Amino acid sequence: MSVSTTYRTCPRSGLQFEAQAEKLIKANAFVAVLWLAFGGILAIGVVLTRWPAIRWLEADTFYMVLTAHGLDMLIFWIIFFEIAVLYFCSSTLLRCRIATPKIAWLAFVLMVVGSVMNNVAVFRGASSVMMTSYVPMMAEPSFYLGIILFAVGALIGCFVFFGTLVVAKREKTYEGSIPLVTFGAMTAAIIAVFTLLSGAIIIIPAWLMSLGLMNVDPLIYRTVWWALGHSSQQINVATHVSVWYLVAAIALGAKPMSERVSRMAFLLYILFLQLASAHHLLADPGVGTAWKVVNTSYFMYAAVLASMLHGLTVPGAMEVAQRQKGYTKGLFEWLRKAPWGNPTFAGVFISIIGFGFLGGITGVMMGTEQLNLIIHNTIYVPGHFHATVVVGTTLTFMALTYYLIPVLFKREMIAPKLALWQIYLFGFSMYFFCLVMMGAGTLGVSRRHWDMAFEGAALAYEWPGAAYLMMGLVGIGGLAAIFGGIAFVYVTVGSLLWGRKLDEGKVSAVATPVPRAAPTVAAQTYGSMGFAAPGTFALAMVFLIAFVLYYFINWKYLSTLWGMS
Ligand code: HEM
Ligand SMILES: [Cu+2]
Repeated sequence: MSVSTTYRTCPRSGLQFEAQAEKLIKANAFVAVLWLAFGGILAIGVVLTRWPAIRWLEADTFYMVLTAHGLDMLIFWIIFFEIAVLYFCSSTLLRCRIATPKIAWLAFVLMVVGSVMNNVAVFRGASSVMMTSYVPMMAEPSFYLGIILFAVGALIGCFVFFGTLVVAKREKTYEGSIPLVTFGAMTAAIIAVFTLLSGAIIIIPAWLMSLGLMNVDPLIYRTVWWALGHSSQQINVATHVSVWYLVAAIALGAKPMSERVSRMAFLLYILFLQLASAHHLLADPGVGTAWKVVNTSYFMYAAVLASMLHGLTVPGAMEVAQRQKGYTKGLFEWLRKAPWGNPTFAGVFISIIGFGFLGGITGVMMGTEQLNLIIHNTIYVPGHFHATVVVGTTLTFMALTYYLIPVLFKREMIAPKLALWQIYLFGFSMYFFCLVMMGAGTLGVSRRHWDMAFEGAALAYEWPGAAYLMMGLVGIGGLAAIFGGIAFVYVTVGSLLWGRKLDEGKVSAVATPVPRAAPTVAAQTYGSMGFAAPGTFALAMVFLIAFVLYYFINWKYLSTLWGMS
């Protein structure tokens, strides 16, 4: 079958972009960054209100802005970017045309319309229901309809991805198995289909409820909503882990240590993640203890195991690649001599460490039924998930964007020093922000509360001074991260507008196989590199010790809450 299109081979990377896919990837990534910018502006309002000494916004505005911040960041920024990653991992890495480009554009339009409609509803003021939109609290109908349209668009995007895999297979544009990065993206897309269908099962009834047409049981809502809410986080994890493998390949030429182990780890996500969603309901009186325990004390660990495997094999692959280049001295020469001046590599490495130590360990701690009671609904929870969705997913996507500026957008980056500095500022201030948020949460400061001091209330609560201190530090860390975010938007949007145009490379009418000497060849082919990474093993031991200690500290803390007699 021949379809008239063209293929551009990027002279800098050896990647090949089909004309339609290229436009779609650009459009989705660009709109994603606009949402990130907007959500970042809203973060200023949220953070300056939670800073007790400032307490900027009034309650109504705070909840409106917080609702929009949650949705614009977690849903719109991340999913637009993920659709771009899906098209990249199929059409670009497999060197084939994208399936049904017109339908992909339809998906894009639905997503744009849905996301705008949802935001308009929020800013009209009567839909401050938070990202979770638990019933019976009701938003305007267009709030739900916006989410539904967006989700239908994203679902169509996933099917375009699957269609593109079929095109590549049929037109034999790759040899052997699909590359690992594409495989990881495929698991993300499979999870996305499940997630979006669960979302439909519960958001459509909520929409009908807002129209007065039916009633939705709150317990059923919460249970099904988390099949959406939790799984959507696994889409993020599967996607950003795929990007980790991609960046290991493009920055260092690293191949996976073992294709089989990594693929199995991706499969574990598909098999176990939905069950783990019970960790969001640990404090819910409506569901039984046995169900909670089976899901979160057994099945959840299979999904955690998958992330730990990736956390071991991605740095491991980097280490093996570095050792092959001759950086073999001691345990860590490979790491010291890594390309720390390359924002793409630095961003991914900071993301891996932060995701594991800050997001991962705390997630497992919170997912333990007894310990969950110490921190449920405290600001510890956003502390944990900013470590996963911001340090993990967002920082990884920022790092990838820097790579894509010359390769996909064909522009020279306008301020490479600022880009590098941005990655470190954003990454480390987010580490700090998450840590102090978790500190405040451990002291009991609640989540989503515009005024922890209850000023003017008859029965004010006496917080320890440390709680106020921590929340002040949340404000400072948050502002630093926002500056990092502004720098990111400036560098990326500025490069697209004013960056020097780069040579677009050869354009041909037919797809060509990957050149053996392409710098990205490791990302576009199959094959393992072997397991000899003593430095990574040492890091894994540090991780294990941190894990055990942190677990112990929290059990100890729990044990002091109620005196025994
Ligand atoms: C510039 C950096 C950011 C800062 C300073 C920031 C700050 C905050 C703060 C202070 C809260 C409120 C916590 C509370 O009162 O309960 C919050 C909530 C939240 N943030 Fe961020 N954030 C940032 C970036 C992001 C990003 C990139 C994402 C997603 C990818 C994100 C997702 C969320 C979500 C989902 C909520 C919860 C909303 C809810 O409780 O319904 N944030 N953020
Ligand atoms: Cu979850």
